[in-house]
Amino acid sequence: MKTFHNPHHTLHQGQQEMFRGRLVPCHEVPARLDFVLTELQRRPLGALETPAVDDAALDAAIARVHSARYTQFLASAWDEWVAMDPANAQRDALPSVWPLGNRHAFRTDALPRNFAARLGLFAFDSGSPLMAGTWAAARGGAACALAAAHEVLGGARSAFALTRPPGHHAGSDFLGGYCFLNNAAIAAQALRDGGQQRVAVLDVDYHHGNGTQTIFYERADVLTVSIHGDPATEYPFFLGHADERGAGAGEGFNLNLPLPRGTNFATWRAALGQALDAVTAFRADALVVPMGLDTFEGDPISGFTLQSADYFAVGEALAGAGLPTVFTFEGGYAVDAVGTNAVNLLEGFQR
Ligand code: SP5
Ligand code: ZN
Repeated sequence: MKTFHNPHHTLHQGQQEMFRGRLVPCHEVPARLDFVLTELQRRPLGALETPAVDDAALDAAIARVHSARYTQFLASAWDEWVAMDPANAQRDALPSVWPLGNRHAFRTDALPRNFAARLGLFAFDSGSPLMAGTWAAARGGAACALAAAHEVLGGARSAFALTRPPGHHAGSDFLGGYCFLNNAAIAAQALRDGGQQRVAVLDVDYHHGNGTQTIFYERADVLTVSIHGDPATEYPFFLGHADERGAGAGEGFNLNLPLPRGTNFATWRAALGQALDAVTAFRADALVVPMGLDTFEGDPISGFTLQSADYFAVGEALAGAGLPTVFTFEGGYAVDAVGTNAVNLLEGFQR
């Protein structure tokens, strides 16, 4: 399979994230992608390319998933942050005030003029620093996702969008969980727009794909399935429960398979079987896999116990769906193992 990697990813390089009242070094670092790239050079799966996508097509693909007011915010956020105080140029932007939009306590339709207020409006956590190159890096990632979707639409069995920052926590108008643009959703929508009638998204990251779920929640043409740490104890906490099944026309087209912290591969693999059964029952024409490697035992912020060798079996099981498949690179913070684990999964898929 071809890999489309993001040449702009190092422009996004956060200093610190807020965790339990302290600023701690970011887990989502550029070395993550470099380790995967190095492993792909050692164990090639196919061509390694940077995406060749024209700007207008990219903007259109992003606009199919994200709201205009959100992308306009992202595009100008850094300049506005620095305009607030020139000293801000030395530090990342992190939100510190939120409107609690889901409780109808505050208005979220009126756009505040104050930048810090707008950052809070469009973010759901204080762990996702935004800096000068965030927009360019995120856009470069969306280009990878679009190129991977086009590759599959052109008849390829699979393609890999190797990019960071990751995407599956980003909604149509919010960032969070280190994510800004939802690469997997952009790929899924591009597959739909390219003529695939039914697209399934099967998210294997440790964390629930809340952004992707929200984007497609009321639609029957995109099935979203996620296997993840139980939100009762695990990030992102406020979504990802088993009783979230979709709404309106999308009722029955979302499946969450939460598993307790400490879950081993045998139990995780059984959930993957259930997830794949749902994809088959849906009669999907194409599959998107937001590929997080933070299910790994050595992951510093997660709680499952998968071993490096298990990822071959994950890839083989995903291949068993027999569908054209786009992979997007999501979490995985055991940095020196993330290359091995990612390529094991993809190699297992190609066996
Ligand atoms: C894409 C993705 O995997 N996003 C995950 C975002 C998780 N953010 C919250 C992480 C909590 C950090 N815990 C720090 C533990 C310090 N030892
Ligand atoms: Zn994750």
